[in-house]
Amino acid sequence: MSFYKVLVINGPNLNLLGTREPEIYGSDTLASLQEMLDKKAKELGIELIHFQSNHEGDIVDIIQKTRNEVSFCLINAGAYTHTSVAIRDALCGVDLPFYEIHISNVHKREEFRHHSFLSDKALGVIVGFGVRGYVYALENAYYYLTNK
Ligand code: CA2
Repeated sequence: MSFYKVLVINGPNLNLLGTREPEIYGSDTLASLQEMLDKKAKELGIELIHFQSNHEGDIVDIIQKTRNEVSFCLINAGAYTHTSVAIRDALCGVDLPFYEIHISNVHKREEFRHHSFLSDKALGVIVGFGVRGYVYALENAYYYLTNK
């Protein structure tokens, strides 16, 4: 039985995972990442809603639409991390606790990737641990939800 629902959002271009730039993003695909998370979620008794979009407004919409059913969000907003006040406002507007995730270590990369519109509102930020960062984030979301 699932006690908690967690929304997992992957932003623009993350549908390309595993097809290009393996030296930066590894060789897992989005489907294998989602499978890995589903397996961990099952162990924890969590239900996941997976959502990937290349469109900013669609990401705002899913945050609003699921506001009454999810308890937590894991978000890799991709490039929107560095540009989107709208996604920040949506997460804050529905008062959804979230972890921000990045597969690569954004601080080792171009300067424009060093700023995030989400980090100061996130409960935690995980960068540079590859796709395993999502699994770590899910375990910690469970810890947060069961200890708050
Ligand atoms: O490191 C991350 O997870 C990022 O959020 C990924 C974004 C990037 O804009 C952020 O600065 C950091 C880009 C996602 C692109 O993903 C691809 C994966 C494979 C092949 C091509 C793109």
